[in-house]
Amino acid sequence: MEEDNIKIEIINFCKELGLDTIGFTKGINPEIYMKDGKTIISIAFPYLYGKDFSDEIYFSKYTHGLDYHFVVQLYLSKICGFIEKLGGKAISFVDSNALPERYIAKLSGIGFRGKNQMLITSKYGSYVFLGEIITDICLEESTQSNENCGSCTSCFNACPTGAISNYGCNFNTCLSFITQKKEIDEDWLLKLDGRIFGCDSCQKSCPKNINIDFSKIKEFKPLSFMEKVDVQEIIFMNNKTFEEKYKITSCGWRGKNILQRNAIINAFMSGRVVEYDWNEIKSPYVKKYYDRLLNKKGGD
Ligand code: B12
Repeated sequence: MEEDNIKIEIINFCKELGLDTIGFTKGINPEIYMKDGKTIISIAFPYLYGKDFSDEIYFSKYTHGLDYHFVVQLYLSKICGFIEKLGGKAISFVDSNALPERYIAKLSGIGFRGKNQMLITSKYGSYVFLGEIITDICLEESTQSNENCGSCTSCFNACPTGAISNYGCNFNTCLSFITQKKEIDEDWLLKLDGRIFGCDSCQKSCPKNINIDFSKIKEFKPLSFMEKVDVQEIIFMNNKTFEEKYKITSCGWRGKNILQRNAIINAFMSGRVVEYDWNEIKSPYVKKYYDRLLNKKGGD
């Protein structure tokens, strides 16, 4: 089969799966992962189901559905199977790899680099996950987007910690990173402002995210307990609740304690929840944060 036709076949197969933002590049050394790798295919997986951002900030939107590592891999495996049927080799990647995924996506023409460091697509804005396939089939490169943020700096002002500037995003002060960090310094406890996992501030403020389509990927449909958050349940959850509920979303990979710690910070800092039986906290790690917060309150 002609290479042009193979490309069309792959694009059509992706469309059948509901994936319409896909591009091709020869850049970023595909042969590092596949000896005779020729092309990287970059695919955007939209995940936003609605813009009903609640006033209370808990879980960022990317954690509301099933874990994207699992979901994206599911779709990529089907596409790899299709490429193999066409006679090519194919391996897939999502997130946990050494590929600069956003840069590859830009080279593949599926979006542009926003000042908030997000890869922004024209159809779904920045609310997309990125997945890649490396194949030994040589496919024509896509045209890169020449769109940019212009003079807009909405995300600079919207970032609660000022992590985003003309120099990029300082990930050490990015609240998404802080929610996932093993230990949180005193000064940062208040700054989390209720966040339990991830942060959407720089995406929520972005004008490129106003007129966008929502996701139709059924696996990303928000789980009810991620939308209507029960802080008490999280603080006191046992392993079974964690495994059955939170572990299957993208907020589970750092473990149960991190979520419990952040839920306790949320409870304390909001000042709304004081009636819990805190003696029920079993983990020494979580207890340590409870004590720190108690001292902090005492000192206020
Ligand atoms: C580690 C990580 C984080 C860390 C960052 C820590 C750190 N010290 O860098 C933290 C926890 C902060 C984080 C936060 C988020 N992340 Co993250 N993260 C990653 C991960 C795993 C690696 C990124 C990395 O450090 N790569 C190494 C460096 C050298 O590469 P780089 O960041 O791409 O930057 C290089 C170049 O690519 C270029 N570059 C930098 N930024 C950009 C952006 C564009 C568009 C382009 C063209 C080039 C470019 O300059 C750099 C130097 O060469 C990627 C997955 C991956 N494998 O790429 C996801 C990834 C970047 N994250 C993602 C997401 C969704 C998020 C959050 C939105 C989650 C949330 N809601 O909280 C936030 C967004 C924060 C922000 N404004 O950037 C998505 C981004 C999707 C998109 N549309 O852009 C990715 C691609 C995961 C995925 N497969 O979908 N993340």
